[in-house]
Amino acid sequence: ARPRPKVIVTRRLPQLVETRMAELFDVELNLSDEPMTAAALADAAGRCDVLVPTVTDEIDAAVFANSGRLKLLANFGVGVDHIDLGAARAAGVVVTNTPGVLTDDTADMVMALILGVPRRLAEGEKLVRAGEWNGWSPTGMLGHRITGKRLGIIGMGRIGRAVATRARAFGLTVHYHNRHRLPAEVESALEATWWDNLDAMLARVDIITINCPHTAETHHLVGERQFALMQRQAYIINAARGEIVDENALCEALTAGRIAGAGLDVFENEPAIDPRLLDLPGVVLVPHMGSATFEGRQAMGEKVIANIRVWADGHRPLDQVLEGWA
Ligand code: 8YV
Repeated sequence: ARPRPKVIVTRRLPQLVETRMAELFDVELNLSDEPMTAAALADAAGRCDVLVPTVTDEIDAAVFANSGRLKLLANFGVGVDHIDLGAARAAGVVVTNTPGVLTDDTADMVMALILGVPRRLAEGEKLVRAGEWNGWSPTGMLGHRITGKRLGIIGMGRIGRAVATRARAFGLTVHYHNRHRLPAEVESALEATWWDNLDAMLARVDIITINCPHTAETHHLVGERQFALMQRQAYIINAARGEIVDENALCEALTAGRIAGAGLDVFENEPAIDPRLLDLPGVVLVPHMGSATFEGRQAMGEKVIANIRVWADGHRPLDQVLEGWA
């Protein structure tokens, strides 16, 4: 029989996933569940066949420097912007991710923010908890209506489309910007309007949601110039990657009232957050929890296992990430 691959997992995963991994592979867990240091990652890469990283691991060229044994990076998560794909390829390391199984959960989180920001959910909650609610009033806690508003989706992949489906049920009209236009039948099923020009879309929509991957092309895709194009009553939602938005420019736009609010699940320097965001009323902040459901994390773990098994059997893994895929 083939030797069991040596697998190092950088963070604690759901119990059932760890148990299954231990049955199938020669697994080493990071029992502390603290993000590994760069030195620990480099050391791990030199001692295993398969490394299972998460978004909190910076897998850069240094990790591959002495990684002779490493053959597979089976990422726990769909986003791979924390992995230097060029360095992985140069080192002959295959990279896989976990697409599909977190689509619905992430789209639900986007919807929660789309609903929660214009309706001032966090502000209302804070008021009640602070004991400062003095009773109902005809003009108290007014927010803005969702129904009939225009939603602009940046990135119309799996998650963007799942957001579109949900948004239509809430009476939003769907607009999207994507490098490629969707096939006509997909576009018409979603009743989505394609904007080739992002600037033009940004100027016309009421709520913007970012659902593209973070790549060299999408880094700071939304910055000072883009905020200046948006409507004053516009809201921006980001449950993709913080780095797609220039967080400093976002804080300036919010502080100056250039836009009305933001719903953020991700940040440019997680877990650090620009302190200005904490004091702005039209802002809802959650800690990178788009895929954080028991079911989702379990399914992500199962996908990681499936990728490792297919690879270990000598086949091309199901979810191999190709450079320039985004
Ligand atoms: C995870 C994610 O929370 O899949 C992603 O890209 O951002 C989330 O599902 C985390 O990044 C997994 O590593």
